[in-house]
Amino acid sequence: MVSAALSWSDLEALVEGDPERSGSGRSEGPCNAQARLRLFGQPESSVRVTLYRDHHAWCPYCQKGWLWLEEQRVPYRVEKVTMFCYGEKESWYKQLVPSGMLPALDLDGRLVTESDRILEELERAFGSLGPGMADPAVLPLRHLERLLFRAWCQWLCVAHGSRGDAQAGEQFQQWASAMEQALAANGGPFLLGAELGTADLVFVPYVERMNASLAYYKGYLLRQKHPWIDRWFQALEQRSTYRGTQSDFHTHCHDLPPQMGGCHAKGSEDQRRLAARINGGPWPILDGDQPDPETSEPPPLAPGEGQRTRNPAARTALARVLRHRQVLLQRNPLGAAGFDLPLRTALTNLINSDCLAAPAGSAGGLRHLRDRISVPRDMPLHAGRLLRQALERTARLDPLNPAGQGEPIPDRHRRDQDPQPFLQAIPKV
Ligand SMILES: N[C@@H](CCC(=O)N[C@@H](CS)C(=O)NCC(=O)O)C(=O)O
Repeated sequence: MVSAALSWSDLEALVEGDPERSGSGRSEGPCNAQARLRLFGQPESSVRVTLYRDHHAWCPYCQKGWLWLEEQRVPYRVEKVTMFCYGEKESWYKQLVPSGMLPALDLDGRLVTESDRILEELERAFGSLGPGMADPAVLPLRHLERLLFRAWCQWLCVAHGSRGDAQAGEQFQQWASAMEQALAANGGPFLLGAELGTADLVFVPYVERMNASLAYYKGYLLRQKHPWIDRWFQALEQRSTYRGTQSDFHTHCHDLPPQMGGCHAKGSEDQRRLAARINGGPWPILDGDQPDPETSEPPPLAPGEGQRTRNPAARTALARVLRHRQVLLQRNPLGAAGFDLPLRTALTNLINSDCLAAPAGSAGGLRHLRDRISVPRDMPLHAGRLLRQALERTARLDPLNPAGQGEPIPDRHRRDQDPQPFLQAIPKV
């Protein structure tokens, strides 16, 4: 236990030499959103592929190709581009792809766009991941994924009365049950049996977004309602490839509305309760010994259980905040000087599982940051959750205004998440 917030140099010392602190991402080791080069033990001269994807590591169509490269261990470079709703699209990218759409792939000097074509070209060049995109077993599954996607959009993004909402929900559940039947037909945990394949990668991005958004906007817990889909997620979460690309409920629920042209909340008590928990914790969002609907990975250490400094997820969160400390301080509504002590207090609580109180009047500034952690752009799911928890725990102890909130999260754009100011702290490779 410490009785005062640690200084910046004390905090820096806790992550000295930690690769997470340098910000370069790892060209070797587990999949991570920061890396600009992935080698899988091969020399840099062997790289034939550049993946153009978004800075936020959020674009669902990019996630498919990204996961494919990681699963197949094909060396690749990453060039990151800003999506329209977060900021200005880079002019060099508009010259390359005039529509500005992501993803794009450079394969042996040839540019490929459209995520499905990207997978097809990758299969041609490097071999397929299980049955490929044109396999007779995969084609109907690709079709099913689009039907499920459409039913989700109908439910989430169209304004219904309560009867229409129930009907759209039933439609969605029918297609989710069809996915379950497809999983059951081959015994699971993956769509074509025991091995993960291309068909699974086609489903991953949107089923992940369905799981998050339906909990938040409809109070619907996909994994609880559909045990085969839950087993599928559990099997995915065993893989470091998937975990490196996985986002969290909070990020998805607030990044989807500008992308989808709005999301409609059901307004029921269940829905509002879950939405409040996703926004403000405590996380996981269900009480007691109910399984965590967000992730099946074991939960991180509880406060008081051992030393937080030994918890790698907390260290990752600390390292990532320290890397961007100057920009985070400048951009906070409390201003750099006003946010310095509150942020150090929350980071001390993160590392030591202490309960130091927030300085008076700082809860809003702490929650402002809590709401702007982007997973996996900034850090993986469990690190993000610990950091959100530490910021929230600290804010609640604000003696002046414990309910203080940050600036509202915009829902027509996410310019508050513009990556540009943070890029100087990230080395090119
Ligand atoms: N059919 C395309 C769709 C790609 C797409 O919709 N990409 C979105 C991001 S999810 C995009 O780049 N939008 C432009 C932007 O947001 O900047 C594909 O499969 O690749």
